[in-house]
Amino acid sequence: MSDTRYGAMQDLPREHLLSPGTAMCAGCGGLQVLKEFYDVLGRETVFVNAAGCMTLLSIYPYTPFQSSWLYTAMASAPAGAQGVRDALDILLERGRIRPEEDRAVVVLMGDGAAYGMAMASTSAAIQRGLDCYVFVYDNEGYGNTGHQSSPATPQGARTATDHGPEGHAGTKKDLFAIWVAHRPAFAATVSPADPVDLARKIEAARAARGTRLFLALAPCPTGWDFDPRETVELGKLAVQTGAWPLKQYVDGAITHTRPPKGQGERPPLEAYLSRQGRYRHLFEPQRNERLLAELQATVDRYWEAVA
Ligand SMILES: Cc1ncc(C[n+]2csc(CCOP(=O)(O)OP(=O)(O)O)c2C)c(N)n1
Ligand code: SF4
Ligand SMILES: [Mg+2]
Repeated sequence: MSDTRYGAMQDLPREHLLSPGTAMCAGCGGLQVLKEFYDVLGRETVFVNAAGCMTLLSIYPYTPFQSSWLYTAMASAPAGAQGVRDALDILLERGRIRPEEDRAVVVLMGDGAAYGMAMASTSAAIQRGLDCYVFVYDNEGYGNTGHQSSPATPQGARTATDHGPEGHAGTKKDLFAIWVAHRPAFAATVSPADPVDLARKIEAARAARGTRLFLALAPCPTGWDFDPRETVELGKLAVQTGAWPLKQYVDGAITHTRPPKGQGERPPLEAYLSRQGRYRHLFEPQRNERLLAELQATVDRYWEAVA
């Protein structure tokens, strides 16, 4: 494996880093938002990755990052990050590395890990005040293994394990609220379609010390069944329809950074749903008016409550 495309990527200029074309699907929204995050956060980072699609970014001993990479089981990326942070702190304390050689530690995990298997290790890490970023790309399913349902799968969506006439019967877990209940150093939701909002949130998070969440919507052409050219459009529609609220938690207060227009003025939720094959059964062969109204009402209730 001396001269593979992965090895060759080590020498590419920074603007070519993390370009889609490794082992990832074309149009991967998770990869897009990770690239934006890495561009702003900087290359002095150690990634601790829980098993999932992003694991395919690294093929030992290469990664497309200019920094280090540690791979863990799905449940234990925050615990791995604790070990890395502790090691860096010991090296700093003993003068073995200079402060400018310190690294930001980033937990990189999908929704299956973050909303489910890694919940206990994440909760404990926030409680200990582990100084790290937790970057979650939420493609709303177990993407890497064929898009089975996860605790982040929204009601009505079809997945490899929910293929009945009404799709997924459960509701999406509210990970942001679970984090806020822990009173973390920082928490934010972000979208691949809004790099300016993302960059501002990274700047706000830099000022904090402790466990910091970046929860990214990750439109997934393969699992959601849409044209890979529409990734950014779907990211925009998710925010404009109110389905994916962009918000942040800083110093005990939640603010919405890009609230959609008011009810009746914003595009209906179906403008977002109808672009994705995972919701096709809501529109064909006939419209499921009851379920569409129920899903719309859930979005409207959210925005009424925060108004
Ligand atoms: C304990 C455990 N169960 C199952 C798996 C198999 N597995 C590998 S990746 C994956 C899906 C992970 O889903 P998510 O965290 O959402 O990441 P994504 O694949 O969507 O990127 C699963 C189930 C595993 N690695 N470990
Ligand atoms: S399955 Fe989805 S999340 Fe995974 S690499 Fe493909 S587009 Fe990205
Ligand atoms: Mg996932």
